Amino acid sequence: MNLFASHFGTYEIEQGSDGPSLQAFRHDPAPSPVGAGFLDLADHPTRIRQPMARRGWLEGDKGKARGDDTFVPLDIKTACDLAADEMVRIRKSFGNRSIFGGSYGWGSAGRFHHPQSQLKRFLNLAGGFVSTVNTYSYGTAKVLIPHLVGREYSDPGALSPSWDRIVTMRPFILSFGGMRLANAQVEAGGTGAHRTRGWIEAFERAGGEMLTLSPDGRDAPIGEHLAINAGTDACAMLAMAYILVTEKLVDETAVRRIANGYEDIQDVLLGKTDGQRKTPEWAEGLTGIPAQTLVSLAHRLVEGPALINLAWSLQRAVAGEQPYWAAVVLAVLSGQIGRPGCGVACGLSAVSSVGNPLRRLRGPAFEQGKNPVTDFIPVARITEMLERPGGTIRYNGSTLTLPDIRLIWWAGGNPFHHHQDLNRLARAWKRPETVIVHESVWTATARHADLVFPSALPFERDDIAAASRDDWIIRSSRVMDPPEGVETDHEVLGRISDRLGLGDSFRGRRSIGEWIETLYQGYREAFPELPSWEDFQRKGYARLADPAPEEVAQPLEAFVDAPEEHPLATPTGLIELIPDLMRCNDQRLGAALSTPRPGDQEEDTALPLRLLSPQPEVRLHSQLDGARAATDARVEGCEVARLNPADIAAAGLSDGALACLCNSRGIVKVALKADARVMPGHVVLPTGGWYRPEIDSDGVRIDLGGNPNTLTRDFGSSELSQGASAGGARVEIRAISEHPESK
Ligand SMILES: Nc1nc2c(c(=O)[nH]1)N[C@H]1C(S)=C(S)[C@@H](COP(=O)(O)OP(=O)(O)OC[C@H]3O[C@@H](n4cnc5c(=O)[nH]c(N)nc54)[C@H](O)[C@@H]3O)O[C@H]1N2
Ligand SMILES: Nc1nc2c(c(=O)[nH]1)N[C@H]1C(S)=C(S)[C@@H](COP(=O)(O)OP(=O)(O)OC[C@H]3O[C@@H](n4cnc5c(=O)[nH]c(N)nc54)[C@H](O)[C@@H]3O)O[C@H]1N2
Ligand SMILES: [Mo]
Repeated sequence: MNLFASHFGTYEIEQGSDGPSLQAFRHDPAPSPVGAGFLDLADHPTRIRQPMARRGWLEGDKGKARGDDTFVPLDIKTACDLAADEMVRIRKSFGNRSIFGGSYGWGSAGRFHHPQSQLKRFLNLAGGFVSTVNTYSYGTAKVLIPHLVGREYSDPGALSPSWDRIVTMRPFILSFGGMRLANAQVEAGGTGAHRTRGWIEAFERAGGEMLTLSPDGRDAPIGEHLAINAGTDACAMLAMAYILVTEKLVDETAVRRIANGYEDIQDVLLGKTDGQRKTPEWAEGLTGIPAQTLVSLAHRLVEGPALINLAWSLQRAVAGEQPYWAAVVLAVLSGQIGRPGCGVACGLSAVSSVGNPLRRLRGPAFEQGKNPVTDFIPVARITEMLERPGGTIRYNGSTLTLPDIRLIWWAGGNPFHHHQDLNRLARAWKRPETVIVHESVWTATARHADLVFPSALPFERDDIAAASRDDWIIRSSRVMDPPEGVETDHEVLGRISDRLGLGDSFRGRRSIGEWIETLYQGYREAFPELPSWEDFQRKGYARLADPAPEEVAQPLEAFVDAPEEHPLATPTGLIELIPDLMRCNDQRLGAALSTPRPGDQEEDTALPLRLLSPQPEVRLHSQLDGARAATDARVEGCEVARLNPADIAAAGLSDGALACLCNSRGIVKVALKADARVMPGHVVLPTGGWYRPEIDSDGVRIDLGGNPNTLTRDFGSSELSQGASAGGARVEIRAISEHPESK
């Protein structure tokens, strides 16, 4: 079978009379319609068709006009010469520690053509680069969770019970941020079968109950919905914990057996650390949930069986540790942690694989080699890095010195989509001497580069795709050739390597076909049950058999059963309710919710609306923006912001009006859509609109592309994790007539 593999899943390639098309994969129970639009990009006007250089850079402006300049077409030879010469010059003048090659982003699904692997192999051979750690997805949870339970967050089942257990045990699910099925369309590296919808339906059929607490009613896939103000989940959970403690509903012997710090937690809840008792009445004022409801929920939890689910979005915010931390505390105090199918789950349905009981198909990637440079930043600290070379930041108990970056090199990501406070990034981004970007389409990042190399799209090359958290492996076939003059990243980086005398090392003396076969053989070594290369090529896919239920790791169950036999990798071997590192004031549980950290420009609470920027249903971040699903979803070419009809009326506007969302950081043009499911006081603008700032005649800079990151604030989630802070921005609506030029 001829298949195409993407982060949206697998598609069958059909050759019709008017050309090829992508059809649903016959083994996928819930195929995503979005990925089927991939081929729309082949001939799209946004396509980059030849290497380009920014005019000012060629003239030696060192970045001054970066982002506002015109481009000059180059032939591939000249472009590669320029890139290689610049690499040599920067290395000689400033060393490899001045090259930023973190290159974060969701580059394509294939294992061989994975753009970051290609770029990092090249940069490593050339002496190394400053790298990044963690993700925008769950960078805060990833640093926090090991301090609480001594397990790496990325461990399947580090905390979360698996779906089969959940369906069998039927806990009451209290789901903060809900489970958006639109998000489970996606898996990093692809999948052959989307199973999340099936599990949620099975849970409902089995009589399971789910309550979603979220500012957006659309986050509830089944069951009831309870509106909660964004950014206040930890308050609700602490109030529930307060009820358990003050009503003496905590089994203290059981808690002390598995956890350290119970006395300290009582101090937090009773207000001995910050003068604020965490009563349900206190929480009502912040969350918008009636105090009596919080009391009933606390009773419901301790009765059990119960599971607290947390969307990843909750921790993508300033003080983003707080809800994750509070959930662990609440699950311990209510006796739910480690009970089969109960406790805490992180991101059920955030991507397809979460909670699915399956064998993880871990295997080789295109080898990146070793990076001689050890400097790194937490990934979301990029603007700070560019603004304050030589400055320091606190991170996970240590102090990092920010490097002095002269050259940025990016392949397979879009920082001008994914980073917060884009107008500020655009200013800081002018500081390096050179920016090189490999892209298929003219994203804002490509427009903010000096040297742009065109890249073949994923369906213009052969590959194999296998997600490290999933159990399918797919042969992804070239559907069509790239346009004349467009090559794969591997070919382009191979050309640049040749000029540096690194060509043979970069290619490893293998053809692309030989590499793909080598990678597959690596998977077979790890999983001998996979078919031979010949059979795999013929069939087009393979998958691992499901594990038996007893083979699915449930690490906290084993620990809670016998803590002495299965100690956690924490200082005490127990769950640490207050890790030592987090005893300092600005990280205290509860206190961090009300006391801003030094350096935080607090949000202007006078602005009426909290901005939510969830993942787009019709795209993968900014990808596939030119394909039909995203184009059809726009209104008059504008991204759509949903909000409560009362808030539209309060702004003196009507449903469907074009308007601006504004705050001190920026202005974004959108189309308003009335939706009674959105809690008053919130506005939902999904990510992925293409940042397109234009200056109107009053000198006002307006993002016509509707990217919420023009408005979000950029301040590390905490000194512990320095994660991304998309949540927590405030905005107001202004009528478009106040900015006539933005029409
Ligand atoms: N406000 C707000 N901001 C957010 C979030 C949020 O919730 N709210 N979420 C954050 C999260 S969780 C994430 S993961 C990030 C996502 O941010 P990104 O991963 O940076 O976003 P993408 O649009 O997927 O960017 C991938 C880019 O890689 C390019 N690409 C794909 N394949 C290839 C290839 O083979 N070669 C090359 N050279 N390029 C390729 C695509 O064209 C695309 O431009 O956004 C973050 N930003
Ligand atoms: N179709 C599609 N699917 C995707 C992606 C995509 O781009 N497109 N991106 C993928 C990626 S990279 C990731 S990391 C995951 C992200 O997975 P998540 O982070 O879990 O998803 P989000 O859509 O950002 O947020 C989920 C919901 O949280 C709610 N929410 C936001 N803030 C708060 C809050 O403070 N409290 C409460 N209670 N609720 C809140 C919002 O209403 C939102 O609908 O999604 C993945 N899935
Ligand atoms: Mo993500």
